[in-house]
Amino acid sequence: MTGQQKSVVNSWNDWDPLKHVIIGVADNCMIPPLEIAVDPKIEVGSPMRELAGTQRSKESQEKANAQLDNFADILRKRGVRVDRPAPLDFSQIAQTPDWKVECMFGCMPPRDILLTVGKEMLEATMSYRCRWFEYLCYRPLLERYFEEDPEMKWESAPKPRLTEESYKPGYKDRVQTEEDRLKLMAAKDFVTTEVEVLFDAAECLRMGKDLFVQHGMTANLKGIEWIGRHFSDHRVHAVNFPTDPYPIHIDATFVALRPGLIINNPVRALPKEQRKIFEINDWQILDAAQPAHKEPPPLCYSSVWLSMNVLSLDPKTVCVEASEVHQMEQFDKLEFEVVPVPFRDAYAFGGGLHCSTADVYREGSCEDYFPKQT
Ligand code: DAV
Repeated sequence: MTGQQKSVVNSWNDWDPLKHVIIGVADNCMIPPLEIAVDPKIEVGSPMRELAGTQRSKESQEKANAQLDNFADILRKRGVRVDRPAPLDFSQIAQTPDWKVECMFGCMPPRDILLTVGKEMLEATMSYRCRWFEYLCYRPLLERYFEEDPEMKWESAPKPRLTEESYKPGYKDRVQTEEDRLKLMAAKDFVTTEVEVLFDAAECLRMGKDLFVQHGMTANLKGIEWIGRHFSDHRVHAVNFPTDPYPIHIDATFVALRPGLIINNPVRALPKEQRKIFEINDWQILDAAQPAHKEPPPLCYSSVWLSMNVLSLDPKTVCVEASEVHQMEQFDKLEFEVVPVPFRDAYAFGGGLHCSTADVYREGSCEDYFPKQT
């Protein structure tokens, strides 16, 4: 029934009623090659180092796909239209005139690539070479939305060169211990340089007229500047979380649930001076609940904090990973309807329930939730 409807692109935040979403697939997903920007993200001693550049096992792909498909069914039963990307053979070498990497990545986390702001879907630059071509997996969908919605705006951010100039030489040697790492993060000394515009879409938290973008390992200041000039009717704020040893993507760190309510990872607090805009506009920033697990699943480069990587279906309903009892309990107390979704088998492929989705259509319009600016 819904399949016959014409697509509408519209989404201004993470909580308005969700009607149409993209959910990634785990097919052909690789363990990323240890290219210059990926290396500092993979823990010293992680088995992912040995296995870099190899394909994830077929068995693990099947298990992840079973959970991704089940997530899609749960959403469809709640009236949400779900589309899926077209995976490539990610074991291919990827190259441009400037560089070559032994393989690509996958297309489980569309949130990393696609940034929907109102009627626009923007393909992010990305900052890893192995993810340079990932937008291709979403092109069949974007072409279709463009055909079906005469007001849809389809954009692609400037394709980065990603030469050696885009990264700091010898960076990985400077993050060998947790202590060194935390010093660098607190000093906002990340792996990328400022020679070109770089950002992953998942660094951006959309809240109507205001966009909050994490300055970290996959978005540089030039990228945030580009987002600000591109979305010139919006106010773009750079934020950072100095105690996060691996600051990659904002959606396991700072998550908005409904107007006035944010949960913040308690070990990655937003610094005091950056809290002001939330305080003066009467937004509450709560510490997220503790994760239910001590370790992420095997061969996963995300942290246990995928516990807070939730997908809101509307301002009262939130999908949470089914084993995350503490996070579910916190939402219960806040009077949300919690939809438990088993998803740990998919984590290693690129993240949690928020990462694995990208908004196409949520009801609602562009509101000003922060009328008082600092
Ligand atoms: O805490 O590892 C995961 C976000 C992935 N998109 C973390 C961040």
